[in-house]
Amino acid sequence: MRRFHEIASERLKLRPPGGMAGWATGLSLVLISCGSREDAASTAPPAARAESAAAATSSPARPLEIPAEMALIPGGRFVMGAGDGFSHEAPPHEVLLEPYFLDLHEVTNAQFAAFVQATGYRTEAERWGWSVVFSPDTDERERAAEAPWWAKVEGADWRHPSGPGSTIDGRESNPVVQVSWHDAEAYCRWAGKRLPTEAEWEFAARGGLEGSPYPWGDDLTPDGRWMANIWQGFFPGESDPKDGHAGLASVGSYSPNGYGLHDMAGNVWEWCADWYGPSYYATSPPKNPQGPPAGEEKVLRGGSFLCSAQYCIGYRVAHRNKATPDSGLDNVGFRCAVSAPQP
Ligand SMILES: [Ca+2]
Ligand SMILES: [Cu+2]
Repeated sequence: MRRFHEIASERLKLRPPGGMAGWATGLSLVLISCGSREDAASTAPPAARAESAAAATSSPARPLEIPAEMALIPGGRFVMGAGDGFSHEAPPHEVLLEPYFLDLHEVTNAQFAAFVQATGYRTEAERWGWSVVFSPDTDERERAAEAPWWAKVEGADWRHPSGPGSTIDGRESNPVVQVSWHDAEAYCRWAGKRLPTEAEWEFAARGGLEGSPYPWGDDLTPDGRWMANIWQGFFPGESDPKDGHAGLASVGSYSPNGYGLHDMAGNVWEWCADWYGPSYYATSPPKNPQGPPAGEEKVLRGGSFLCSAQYCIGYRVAHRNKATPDSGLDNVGFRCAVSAPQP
């Protein structure tokens, strides 16, 4: 059963020198069983059908067709992880990836609505009747003991990200939130896609740069410019939205990285396919790693609008986070990948 309880103590051990708390999305939600879902491939959107048809019939002579609103990520070798960050980002290690496609932006409310319209899918938050909402107030709602800015809110779901009375009307281009890993996986499957692996996500976030901490380079704010939708001010009490957004931003509000990808830092955390393993990098296979064979939490990447320099610095390209696959929060979303056809 989905349960709301304290932040997992293991998260609090993930502090880099200097005392920055390795907060996650905040909560550990106990895994629930997730019923099987119908394969909705027949109702896949035209773009996905065209893409899979192209993939099925491609030949070496044919130029690679890039699916709509996706980028071709060339693959190759890169150094994954970081030696100067959180302990689970080490050791930095070389990884080799095959080419793949990745969505240019986080999946939006409009895109998720099309999936729900076509399939009648109900998210885990809708089935359980509640989800987790960022709420720095001090009202009576149930809160995470060690991260009291997270509240359990009845009636919070993807259409009501902050609970009853909140809406996504007029926010069709915002990233969908309050979607669990299972929900994200179901969407990607319907679209003829899949979630990216953690390695694919990090390779893509790096945008072709080597050793830079951010998708755009080495400086957080080059020439004083904010490059991502993150938190400014002292977290969580003070929001000082110098980047122009106090909450979620429409996808693509900030400049893309070297691969044309938007919001690989900030806006929403993004689900990856892999189970999370804190020491996985020590034993990760060098070619196309898929994560540990089993686990309790799935990987989240990229940080969200709640990530700040003085708190979690979650928008670093090497930063790792995780949550149980039934978790839903108002700062967690996803984007999808597709393997590129083999030449
Ligand atoms: Ca993001
Ligand atoms: Cu953060």
